[in-house]
Amino acid sequence: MSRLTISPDLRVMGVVNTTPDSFSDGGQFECFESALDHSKRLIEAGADILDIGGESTRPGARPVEEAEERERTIPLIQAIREISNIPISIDTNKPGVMRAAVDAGANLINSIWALRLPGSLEAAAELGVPVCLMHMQGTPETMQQNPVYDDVVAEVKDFLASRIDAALDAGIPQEHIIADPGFGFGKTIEHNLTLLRSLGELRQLGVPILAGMSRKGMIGTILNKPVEQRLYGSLSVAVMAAMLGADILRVHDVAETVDALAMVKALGRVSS
Ligand code: 9MG
Repeated sequence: MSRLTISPDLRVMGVVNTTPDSFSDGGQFECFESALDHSKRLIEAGADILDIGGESTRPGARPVEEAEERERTIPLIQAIREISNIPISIDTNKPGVMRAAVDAGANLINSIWALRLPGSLEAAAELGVPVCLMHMQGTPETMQQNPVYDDVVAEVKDFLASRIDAALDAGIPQEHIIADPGFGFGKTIEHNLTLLRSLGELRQLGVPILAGMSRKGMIGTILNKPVEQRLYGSLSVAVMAAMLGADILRVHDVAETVDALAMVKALGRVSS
């Protein structure tokens, strides 16, 4: 009997950051061009979904005004829509950005706040698109200062269950909900590893599970490598997450992850 849980519908979500620090030196136009080129490359590399974000979520990151976030993300969504039907996720927590993004062609709202910020749950319900609800302890500014849990798996699971209930109560149908344990968002390395080991338990929530560990600090700390040398570590955890029950992997290195996951999918097709 197999102890693996490989989703028959495993997908790769490619990360497209439009924050200026994601691209060298450029101003707004250079950022747009770089982000569009990057999006085209991810599509060619086999991404199933693009996740477009205009506000950094790194620990300690500075919040961005709505106008700036819109300026970074909306023209890019419009430009991608002119060349591709790929599902587009908007990584935002602002109702105004959600509305403009869906209007421009986005199909999914990725909320690191699990739609807890004012007006966001109502906006997402009204827009009628799927949502990703992520767990985070604290805020992006402070979350890595001293994360504490009695039982990280139980607490993350309870939180996600309560946000799924809130989404259902707001009128978002269950088939439009994705849950995410939020690797690196208010968690130590031990918390992240415990959650990874227990990913299968989160499937009891009854919705698809998204996992995002690509290039994150936990890999950097374990391997003692800077962000640009975390490819192999990122591929390893993507494969582990896929074998432990994740349905969607949010990654930077799409081509490499698509190949790695093709091997996992092949294993999933083998009957025991
Ligand atoms: C925006 N963002 C950065 N990391 C993420 C993660 O792990 N999950 C989701 N849903 N979004 C993330």
